[in-house]
Amino acid sequence: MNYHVLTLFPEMIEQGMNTSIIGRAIEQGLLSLEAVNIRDYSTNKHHKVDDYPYGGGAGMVMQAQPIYDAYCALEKKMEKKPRVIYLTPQGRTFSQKIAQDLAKEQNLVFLCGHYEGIDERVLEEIVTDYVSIGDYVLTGGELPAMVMMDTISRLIPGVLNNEDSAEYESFQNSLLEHPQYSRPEVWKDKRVPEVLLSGHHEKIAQWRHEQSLERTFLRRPDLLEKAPLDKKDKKYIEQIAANQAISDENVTEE
Ligand code: 6GU
Repeated sequence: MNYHVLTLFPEMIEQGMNTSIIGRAIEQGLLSLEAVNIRDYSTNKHHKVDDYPYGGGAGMVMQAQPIYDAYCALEKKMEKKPRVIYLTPQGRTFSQKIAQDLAKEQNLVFLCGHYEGIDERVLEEIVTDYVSIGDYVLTGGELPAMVMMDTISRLIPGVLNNEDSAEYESFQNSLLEHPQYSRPEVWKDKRVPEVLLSGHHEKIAQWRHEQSLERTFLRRPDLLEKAPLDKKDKKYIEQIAANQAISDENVTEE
């Protein structure tokens, strides 16, 4: 996977991505990252990249020319036109599913905006995907681009230590992950659940699955609608729901 980020703050991208697991994957050559400074492509003698909006209004708008030239320089080096992701609160909300789709690409270009936005004409010319990371407003697209690259990178074979871990985790089968415990066996008078010490792999797997069901029901019930649940799972959830209804009743009575 080769990432290319068009930005006014290349240091922010480089510093954010060269640490920990992603940094190691770059060192190993599993990923590459190129942060292109849009300002380097300004033909203006003061390297200006923004101007006032036509029609008036607050703030500045990033101009088309430097962004387009920076993009063309990238495209020239590629065999086919890459997907170009514009980070914007007006985009589709990013998800694990979108990450899985994007992880298949050889190259990905991220376009990070700042100020009040980017001249619409260059977006029409180069952008293939409009993506948001959630319903809140950030000052620029750099953090969203890094969120996306982090999510996509861990799906690339070899990036995670343990090949299994990408598979079992939250969202993969629409259920949240079970809780985890490590040494010591007792901490602040809290014992590690007995079943995990039993060495009984089948029982452990069943307990973990039930924990996943319970957590998902309590914390993200919306996910259960899409989860592939069998009869036993549904019964288990009904039981949790019934127990909860009883304890809710007790709270109301108090
Ligand atoms: Cl992708 N960009 C900005 N500026 N704000 C956001 C966002 C993106 N996603 C959520 N808020």
